[in-house]
Amino acid sequence: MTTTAHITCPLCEATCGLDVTLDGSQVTRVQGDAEDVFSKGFLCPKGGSLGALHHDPDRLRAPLVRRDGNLEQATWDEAFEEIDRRLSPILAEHGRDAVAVYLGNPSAHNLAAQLYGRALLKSIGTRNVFSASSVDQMPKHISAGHMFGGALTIPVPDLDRTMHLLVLGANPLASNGSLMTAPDARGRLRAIRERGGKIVVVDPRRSRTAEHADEHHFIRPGTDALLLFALVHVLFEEGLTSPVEHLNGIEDVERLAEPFTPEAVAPVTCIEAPEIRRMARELAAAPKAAVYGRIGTTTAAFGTLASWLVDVLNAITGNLDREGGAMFTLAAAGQSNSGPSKPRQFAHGRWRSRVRGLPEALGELPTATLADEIETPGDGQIRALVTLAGNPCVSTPNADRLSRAIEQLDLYIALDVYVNETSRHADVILPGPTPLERPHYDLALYQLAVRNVANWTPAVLDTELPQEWETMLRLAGVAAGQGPNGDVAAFDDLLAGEVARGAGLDPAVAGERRGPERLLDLLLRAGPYELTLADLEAAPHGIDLGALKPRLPEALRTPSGRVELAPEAIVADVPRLRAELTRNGNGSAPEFVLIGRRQLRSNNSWMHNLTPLVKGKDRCTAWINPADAERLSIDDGASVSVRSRTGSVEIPVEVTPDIMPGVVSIPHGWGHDVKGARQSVAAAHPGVNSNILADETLLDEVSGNAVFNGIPVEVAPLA
Ligand SMILES: Nc1nc2c(c(=O)[nH]1)N[C@H]1C(S)=C(S)[C@@H](COP(=O)(O)OP(=O)(O)OC[C@H]3O[C@@H](n4cnc5c(=O)[nH]c(N)nc54)[C@H](O)[C@@H]3O)O[C@H]1N2
Ligand SMILES: Nc1nc2c(c(=O)[nH]1)N[C@H]1C(S)=C(S)[C@@H](COP(=O)(O)OP(=O)(O)OC[C@H]3O[C@@H](n4cnc5c(=O)[nH]c(N)nc54)[C@H](O)[C@@H]3O)O[C@H]1N2
Ligand code: SF4
Ligand SMILES: [Mo]
Repeated sequence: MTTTAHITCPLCEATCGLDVTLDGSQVTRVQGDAEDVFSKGFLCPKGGSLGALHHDPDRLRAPLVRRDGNLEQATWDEAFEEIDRRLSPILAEHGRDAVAVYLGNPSAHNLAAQLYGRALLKSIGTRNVFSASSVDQMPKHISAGHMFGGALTIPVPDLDRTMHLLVLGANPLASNGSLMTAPDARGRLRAIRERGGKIVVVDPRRSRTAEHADEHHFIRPGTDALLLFALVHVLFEEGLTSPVEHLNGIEDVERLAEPFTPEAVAPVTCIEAPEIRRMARELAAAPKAAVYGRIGTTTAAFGTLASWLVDVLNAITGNLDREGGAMFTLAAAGQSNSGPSKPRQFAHGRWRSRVRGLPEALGELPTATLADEIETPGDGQIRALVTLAGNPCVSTPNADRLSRAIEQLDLYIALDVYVNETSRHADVILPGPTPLERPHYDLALYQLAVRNVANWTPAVLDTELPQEWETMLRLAGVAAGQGPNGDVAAFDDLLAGEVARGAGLDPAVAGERRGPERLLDLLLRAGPYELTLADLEAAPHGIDLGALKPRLPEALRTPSGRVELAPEAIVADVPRLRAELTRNGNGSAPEFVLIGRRQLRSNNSWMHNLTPLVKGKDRCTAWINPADAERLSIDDGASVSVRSRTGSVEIPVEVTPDIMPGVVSIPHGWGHDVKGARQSVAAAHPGVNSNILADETLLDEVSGNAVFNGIPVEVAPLA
């Protein structure tokens, strides 16, 4: 029998609605849902591969337990008995911090992880919490936390109404948007130009987004904060500011911007001073404008300063919280900046990592120091690891070192759907259901959407596997000393009680619902639209809650109740940036710096086992500018070695004018030819792991975020 289900795609931040056609339990087609209130029929090749993911024979359908060195299939009871047998003594003997947790990117797209992740972390009770956030957007959380009082109070460009969009270090045409939930980003960008607006892209690479923009500027990797400061400088110098209300600290910003003249930053950024002045004037003159920065600006040495300056620009041009500017979403559920939450001084660096003394942020430590904490003996040394939907041996800096460190652990438990580059080291792997086998609601990403929307996806297919929230609570039970068969239902009741109390509700209002359904129902009821899960169930294509509306000062949770434009914790890093003005241009710059690039048919490291996404020519190539290629006698298609402080890779070259001279671009997420992984398709399209080159000692000092853009490397032709 043929049926069609409407679901929200959980693979990236765009939250597209999909129509999944099934013949019994066989997925026969996946299309964009034309009636979806937000995505209106858009989908990308990854969403179209959900069927291939579901039916992938390499995907795990039962737990694996290591016996005599080999990962062998086991029952759930056997797996949990093994975990209890091995985890409990580590906790008893070495304490809670001996167990580390790493949360990967898909946990931000997974309702179970969103709702139950904290319970798991609390039961383990460790300070050694790491996540993909510190190899991604941590700088933005820190700047938002200090400026607006909430780490997720991040302004998003009001794409559908803006008339001028300045994009730095983002390529939404490939990534489908990030910290900006916007299905069909390409269509929304095209519409800006169709209504007479302008798009300016700043990127060391002519990205697809740059190709579709009005203007593109090459920028030397890692120097966005300098450019942004120069734009601020020009706005003050030429009297072009029109600051929004509710600002503290604008005079401080003006003073801080003084040394960053366009003329001073031009030689470092490689953008001419008159161009910088023109960019500033056009930004100020636009009736509605938004500045938007993403991965290229956050995974960089001045990530926090750049993230902060993006919103400083939005604020002093009058575009913060204005229609067509950079606005705050009002989500239907779970948003901590709506409702009765109290103002609180945002703080980070409340504790420091044991070995390198790196700052805590949002209760986590920088992932760039995970290997240090495993390798370095002493009190608090990590002896066991739990990964939840993460592949840090590909995704994080000095990947080879981390791989070796993980091999040394006494115990490694992976919650993962594949045996891949990281989980191959595991002692126990606990798989979760596929996106078609679990309910979904984008709790986190609807808080960053360019429209206010809510959309619920029930599980489409039955599964033999436990839902991941049950697995997480069972694991939490082991960590809490309840043995391998803790009472998951009782734990869930406890959490529902907590959520209900926090919202001033009786958990009984959710009726018979249990698990994520009950928690979400409670959160929706407590939310600003007072929806229920039943309302969402009645709207399979989603509920449109309207265009973004101004939210200041209501969304602020700073103690002052105002936007803090010059927070001390961020301003303290300005001298480090000032030093860049004199350091560069004196011949000390490396010959090449490495950057990344996302590809439409990749999803970080984990979807290369699906034939529809990897077929065609090899995509894991190094981009090099023709001038560099000529100087080094490298032909297009030839292989080169790329070497950094931490390692080297051999990779074929694409010679292209779409990359700046002196810059090499290698996509991350490849390098699948490792022993012990069980991904047959990926192994046949391996590519190289670019994070062998990423140096774990290069960080954004404020946030501890890893640097992936601007890594010094040497490039040489292979004999
Ligand atoms: N050089 C370089 N490195 C980068 C980046 C870069 O731009 N350049 N980008 C960084 C960024 S932004 C990110 S977010 C990180 C990502 O870093 P990670 O989150 O560590 O890596 P992913 O590739 O997303 O791996 C996801 C893992 O989750 C598993 N998985 C998928 N779905 C599920 C599920 O439903 N349940 C469970 N339990 N597991 C699941 C997959 O099998 C895979 O092992 O990489 C970072 N690394
Ligand atoms: N298809 C696909 N979509 C994805 C992902 C994926 O792997 N594949 N990953 C998802 C994840 S986890 C995330 S976080 C988002 C990220 O979403 P985006 O931030 O849009 O990601 P990228 O496409 O990597 O765009 C970053 C751009 O920054 C440029 N860049 C590099 N260094 C610098 C620099 O120093 N300055 C400036 N100005 N630009 C620089 C790069 O050339 C690149 O074009 O994408 C998400 N969506
Ligand atoms: S753009 Fe993102 S949400 Fe939309 S179909 Fe592709 S992967 Fe799924
Ligand atoms: Mo990410």
